[in-house]
Amino acid sequence: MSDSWDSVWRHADIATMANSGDDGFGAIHDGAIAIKNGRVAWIGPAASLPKDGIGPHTAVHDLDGGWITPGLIDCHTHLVYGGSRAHEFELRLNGASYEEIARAGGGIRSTVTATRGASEVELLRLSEKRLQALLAEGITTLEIKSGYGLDLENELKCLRVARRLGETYPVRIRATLLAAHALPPEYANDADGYIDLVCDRIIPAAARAGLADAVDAFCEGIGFTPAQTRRVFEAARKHGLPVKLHAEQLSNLGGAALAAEFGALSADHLEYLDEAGVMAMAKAGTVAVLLPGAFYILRETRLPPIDLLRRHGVAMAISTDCNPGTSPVTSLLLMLNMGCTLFRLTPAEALAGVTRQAARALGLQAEIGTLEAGKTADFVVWDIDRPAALAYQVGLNPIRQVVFSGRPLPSQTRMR
Ligand code: DI6
Ligand code: FE
Repeated sequence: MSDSWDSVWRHADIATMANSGDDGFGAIHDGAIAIKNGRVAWIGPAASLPKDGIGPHTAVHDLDGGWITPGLIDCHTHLVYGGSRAHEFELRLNGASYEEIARAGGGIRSTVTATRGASEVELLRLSEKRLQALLAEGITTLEIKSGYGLDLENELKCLRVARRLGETYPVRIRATLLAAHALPPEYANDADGYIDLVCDRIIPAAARAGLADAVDAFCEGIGFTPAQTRRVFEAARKHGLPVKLHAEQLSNLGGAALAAEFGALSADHLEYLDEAGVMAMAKAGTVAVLLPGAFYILRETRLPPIDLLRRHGVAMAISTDCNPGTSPVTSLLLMLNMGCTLFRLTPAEALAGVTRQAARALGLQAEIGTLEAGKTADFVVWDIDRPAALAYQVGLNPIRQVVFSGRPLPSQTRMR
């Protein structure tokens, strides 16, 4: 076997997002990345690239400018679902309230009905449209939650679709079981009974089948109580699965502190988070996942406590929250922009939020999220003059090339 590299990409600026330095981007100007066996073998200034790594079979790509970033990571999505809620969007804009729509069988319930009614193949077809939109923007890792099946069979069906997407497309998928998302109609008025089902049957079955990488819940007045969430977390722990939580989105129930108590990878949304919750997250190393798309669609006015999160050193990730109700969004670049304009993140914080910090929110920081020797070679080449341009432009996709696990993807379809 030859010792030379498989490929070299050089003469672009690189935002490594590692040890971010003064500029927040960990920039290397006129850099080079050498790849061996799908991993970064060497990274640094092109002028220092060791010559002896380039052999007769090394593919050398001279980029002539542009910027390289780590592959983007969308760490919180509900991408797999059936149906559409465009009609409800229209009803709301014609004066109907969310509650009226829900009482008429709409809201999450309508997505559950459509998801249960769709076959696995149909769900795959519907979901891959959304996935393709994300991939076109340089997403190389994506988290997908279940949560619109709400029974054993349909939750597992959605997780299988998530796995299938990862086998079919050049993207790393992490699947999260979110059976405790909403109360299914057959358990109306029996939330504890439904939590029994989640803890005693759904979590064990998903764990046994290897279909879930984590467990999530919706801790909220319209979701589940902290006591019910605790039971879900205990069941997850029993089955060796890390936890995440939809917390403090519409009110403050102390969900983030509860998540931190269980060493959660992340607590997500967080508009109503208080300082005690921030401190608990800081202590546990729980990442704050900010979801500006849901904030925007709901026309929320209360901002997540960004300054407190900064002050206590809590890592902040950004994600689409792609879902049919509160964030029908398939653009992570738009979320970068909204993270800056709505939440006042700096462009460096926003880019870290979809790379280094998003990797942490998935427990994948040893593998991805920054460009460093030894890590998986997932990266994107962009036609931009500085990294802030990714957050600045709206609607223009400046992507030039995606490299996934060391492999350059065809530019048009980015399909396997
Ligand atoms: N929080 C949300 O905003 C969504 N789920 C959640 O836990 C709502 C999902 C929907 O309306 O379909
Ligand atoms: Fe969500």
